[in-house]
Amino acid sequence: MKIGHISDLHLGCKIEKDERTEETKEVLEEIVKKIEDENIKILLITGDIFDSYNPSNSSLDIFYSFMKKLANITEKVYIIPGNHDNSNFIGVNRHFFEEKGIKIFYDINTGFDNLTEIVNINGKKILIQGLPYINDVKILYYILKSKGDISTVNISNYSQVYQSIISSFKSIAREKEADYKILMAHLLLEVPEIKFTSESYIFTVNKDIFKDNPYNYIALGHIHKPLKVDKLDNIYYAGSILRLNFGEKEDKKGFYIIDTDTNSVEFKEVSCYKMEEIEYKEVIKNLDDLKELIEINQAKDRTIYKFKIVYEPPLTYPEILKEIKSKYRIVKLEATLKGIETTLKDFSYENIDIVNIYKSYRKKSDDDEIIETFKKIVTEVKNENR
Ligand SMILES: [Mn+2]
Repeated sequence: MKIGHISDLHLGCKIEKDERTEETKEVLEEIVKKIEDENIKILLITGDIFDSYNPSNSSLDIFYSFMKKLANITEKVYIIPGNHDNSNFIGVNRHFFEEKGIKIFYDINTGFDNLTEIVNINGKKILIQGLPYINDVKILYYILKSKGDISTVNISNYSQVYQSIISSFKSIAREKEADYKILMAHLLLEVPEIKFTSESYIFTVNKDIFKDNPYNYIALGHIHKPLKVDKLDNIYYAGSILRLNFGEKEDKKGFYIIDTDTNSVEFKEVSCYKMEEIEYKEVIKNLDDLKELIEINQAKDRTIYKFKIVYEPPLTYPEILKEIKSKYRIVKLEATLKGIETTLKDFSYENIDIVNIYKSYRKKSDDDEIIETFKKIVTEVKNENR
């Protein structure tokens, strides 16, 4: 029997101010077709369904239409929310979804039993557990609920909370009898393949929590590049279905298909839009210059362009964007005003004369009283920060 694993749909994601509706629809259509062709019975969706906490109407429309199709072609769909999702919102229609065979594990605080399901398909028992993304508030609530008093809990980091939660999942999974066991989660594993910034590092989870796990497959979401994390443990990031930013330009996008009979996993690529960067070295002085430059390249179909431009006034950013968009449909614009780039390099808050900036902002440097008052406030604030 075949199980699909997709992740990080980011429905409603934008390039500049435009939602990528058309591309998303095309890719989801391709996924639906592949699910049908491959006769996939169960589909796992591991979070970041929407790009935004408040999904737009068009992304909601895409979501419900996708769910309707999945309900018709699969036996079961399992969903967990990711860090981009409003989990309460994702869970609010769960009763209706459940009637159609779509199960949403939406909140850690519903308890482990409600986050575990065994489904019987073609005489095979499949155990599915879903760990929804846990934000700070949910973590606090979880600790309070399980331990009663937060002051008695010694939790020094995020990874420890996950350790406790995952070990509860693991012991439940061990107790239950099933032919195939799956855990779904949306989290950032500390893996050598991913470089962390100090900020994101706080939210990493140590890979060791999955040591000696009872699962045949661990379906993860969060990292946008498809990734098999560990050769021994069957941990997979399905990656996103679109190239969400230019850092993902070279990524392959798609989803995994798991065959429970042969215990094999295969990556199916989808044809999302390509990304290309175009940089103009010379400073653009007027619209005619820009028009000429734009004509040099052929605008390809199903391609998202990023333009890097340096320009001079009186040309404005909206004018440039409008001109480029007349030829290239999906565009990200990085336009810098000439001269700004060098100023920014030497930029330091320490060296700013804030009073002079204020004077030029007021354009009336002779208004001494106001300037003096402003100076006083600046001095006070500076002293306070020491
Ligand atoms: Mn994501």
